[in-house]
Amino acid sequence: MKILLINPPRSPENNILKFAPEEAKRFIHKKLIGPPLGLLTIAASVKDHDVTVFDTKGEYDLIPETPVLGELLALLLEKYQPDIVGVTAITSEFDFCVEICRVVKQFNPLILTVAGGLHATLCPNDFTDPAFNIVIPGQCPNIFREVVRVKEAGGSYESIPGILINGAFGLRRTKGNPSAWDIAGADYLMPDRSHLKRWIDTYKVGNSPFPSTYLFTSLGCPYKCTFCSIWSQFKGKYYQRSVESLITELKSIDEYPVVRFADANTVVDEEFMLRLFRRMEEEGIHKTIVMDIRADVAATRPDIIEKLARGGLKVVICGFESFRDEELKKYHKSSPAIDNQEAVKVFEKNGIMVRGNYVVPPDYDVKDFDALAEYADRNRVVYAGYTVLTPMPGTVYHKQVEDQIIDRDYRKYNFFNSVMKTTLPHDEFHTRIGSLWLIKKGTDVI
Ligand code: B12
Ligand code: SF4
Repeated sequence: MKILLINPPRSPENNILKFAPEEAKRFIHKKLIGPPLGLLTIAASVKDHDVTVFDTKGEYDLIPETPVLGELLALLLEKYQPDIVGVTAITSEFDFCVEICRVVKQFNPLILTVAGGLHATLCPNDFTDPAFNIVIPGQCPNIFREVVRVKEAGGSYESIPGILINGAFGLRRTKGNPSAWDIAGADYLMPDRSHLKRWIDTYKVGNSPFPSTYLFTSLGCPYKCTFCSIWSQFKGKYYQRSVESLITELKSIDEYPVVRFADANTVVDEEFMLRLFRRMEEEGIHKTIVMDIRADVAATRPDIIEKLARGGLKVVICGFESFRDEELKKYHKSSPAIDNQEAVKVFEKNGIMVRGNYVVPPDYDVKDFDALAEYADRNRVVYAGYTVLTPMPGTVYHKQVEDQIIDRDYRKYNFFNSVMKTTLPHDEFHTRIGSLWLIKKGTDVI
């Protein structure tokens, strides 16, 4: 079978950037850079077939004058003549997945279109557009493999448990439960990064002259922050990989000196992380490492941060979320604001660059903005991000505020646009968030 797996482009919607003061614009995230690990894992699951992964984000970064999506796809379809097209979707990129599958169907209605990924897991019932044939929620390389087998054999997809078939009567879930698949353990499939050769020079972050990649040491998160999609995606479960499988993967990615651990929350089992770093040292693996670490971990276990720093940890992304305990409690963050201040000190003492992120709720008025600015100024980090508290579909927060949502345009669900009514006028709210991006110190270390 010829399988074409397409990573959709980024949503262009960014009201923080649009309304920010000119001097802040250069600091505001315009794009995040990284490999589509989900699609690479799916590619690895069907490697006996003729598989192509196409990263449209990488393509637009490599050649900005690449034609618009429809034209690009027409060229791709002509070139690869696929039997199956797979797309991956986060919420803000869902519309592009619809567009991709529509173009595929116009090109050849017999091509099977399959959707998966985070949005397919949290909101499978959104995939009603007739251009989608099959939706596979969850961590599903084994199920995708089965879909490919059935397509090749000309059988019925009804025999595959755990998928949604989009037919004449709409979306219908097949009967039964899929067989167990130990995604981070015995069944772990190493993402096949060889598919990304064309775009490797675009995977550079900050001032680094070297390409970076993502690699996950765990999936899911044991915490339950109300606004977060990740624990919902994994139904509150947390899956840890083995140290030795990580060593094997780290040894296989020599071309990537910078490695970002893609975990939701990297240091959950402290001893595991220390074992991994000890083994990296034994094996002579020297990488510049980027991780997401909760403030409470750094505040309570500075000894661990010191050891990780000695082993190559250079950048930490830390979700500060708020400077107010009552807000942190409301979000179920399970970590008080004081931990943010402590964590910054611990990271800085160890020469680690902190990228702290605050989320701004839509009901902030001038006084709230001033108080946040004052706090962020007192606790400056090298790079701070300020985004909008967004009710991502499928989260607890979405359920809590569903009736207050005024904008259902999924392209805006990327943390850079308020989709709820704001207390301040809409444009001023985004301008004020934009201004906050000026509160930071120093420059990137990588
Ligand atoms: C790597 C990553 C990226 C990468 C690559 C994404 C890509 N596709 O290009 C980059 C860096 C580009 C990225 C960008 C963004 N990201 Co991101 N990203 C992640 C991260 C850290 C890891 C995801 C991952 O690789 N998981 C591991 C893989 C193996 O799991 P998976 O993707 O779920 O794939 C499995 C299944 O879902 C399924 N599957 C996946 N795809 C497909 C396709 C088919 C056909 C099938 C059958 C199955 C299938 O099979 C896979 C294997 O089991 C997550 C946070 C996290 N820790 O989960 C955020 C996350 C997914 N990102 C998020 C967001 C919001 C963004 C941005 C919009 C952020 C921003 N404001 O800019 C941007 C989008 C683009 C931009 N503006 O630059 C949110 C999504 C929330 C939501 N509900 O939509 C997350 C959850 C982070 C968060 N804090 O909430 N991201
Ligand atoms: S915000 Fe971070 S700590 Fe909270 S549930 Fe999500 S990944 Fe876990």
